[in-house]
Amino acid sequence: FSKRMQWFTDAKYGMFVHFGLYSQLGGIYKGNDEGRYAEWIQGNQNIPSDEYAKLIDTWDPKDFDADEIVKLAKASGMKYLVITTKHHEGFCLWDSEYTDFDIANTPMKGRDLVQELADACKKEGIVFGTYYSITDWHQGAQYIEEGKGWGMTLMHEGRKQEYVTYMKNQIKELIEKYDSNIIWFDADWVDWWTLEDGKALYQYIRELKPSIIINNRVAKRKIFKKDFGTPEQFHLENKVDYYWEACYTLNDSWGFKIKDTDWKTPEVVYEKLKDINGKGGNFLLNIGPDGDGNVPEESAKILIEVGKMLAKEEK
Ligand code: JFZ
Repeated sequence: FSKRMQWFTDAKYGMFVHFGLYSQLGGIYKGNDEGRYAEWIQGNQNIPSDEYAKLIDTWDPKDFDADEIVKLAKASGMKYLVITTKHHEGFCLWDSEYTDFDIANTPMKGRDLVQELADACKKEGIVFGTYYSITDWHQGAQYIEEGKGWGMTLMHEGRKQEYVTYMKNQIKELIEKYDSNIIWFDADWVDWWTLEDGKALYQYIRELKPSIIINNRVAKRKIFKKDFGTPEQFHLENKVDYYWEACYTLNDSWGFKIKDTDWKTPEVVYEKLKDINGKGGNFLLNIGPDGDGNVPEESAKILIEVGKMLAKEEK
């Protein structure tokens, strides 16, 4: 039992938001719709980094409304929110001092979506958290080797320290500028990222903000279980002796995908939530707004329905 984890265990249900340059494409690039996960399109379709980076010139989600998204989370009974501040593509959804590949250099300049979401969460009493990918296809220290697949980036000789410093600086921004309460790491599976690296990063973050919680994807997740485990698209069958959170998406892709209409019903979502919570886990459920920043209508409908089912139960 840990006091630091109390709010998390009490929360039970949260919103995951996948949003990035890929959201503009909806899973289709130059007519090609290959690939299951729309946020992986650069890797799935082998789009060269400089070509992909041009998407920054058309990034302008003018309909993005943080208040509306946070209110939707609340209406569904969710108690926290995690936004992809930097997915594998490397684009930063906040104005970062450490890169130009960020929101400040898009047609949307002047707006900072991480700030808007953090503020909206504060206003509505929703705990604010940030997803951050260790794998980075843009920053430059990592590269892709033909045949190895985009998931398995390699580290350029002598550049690891530079990248670790980059991550530390950015995470410090997420904590100091936006007061993030969860650092939700991902893509720790690359060979160059060791258990020791993960443990050191974990320590660094806890020192910056002692109350923060960090998922096990900070370091070789099977061994290092702190602070909570993150099974994905499935969940544990039995109670375990560590905190855990299952993440699911409402259809089959995390990022917005035009052709993905495989929506779960509100009943299925509700059952999953009950089952997961009954086994001691949290449920982090994803939405992927489109390139204009709109939440797909279907997603919103399902979430509202689940919220109604939960409200009924409380009576
Ligand atoms: C990762 C990302 O690659 C994906 O785009 C999405 O953000 C998702 C939430 O996380 O994908 C994973 C991560 C872990 C597993 C599978 C896919 N896993 O543990 O089986």
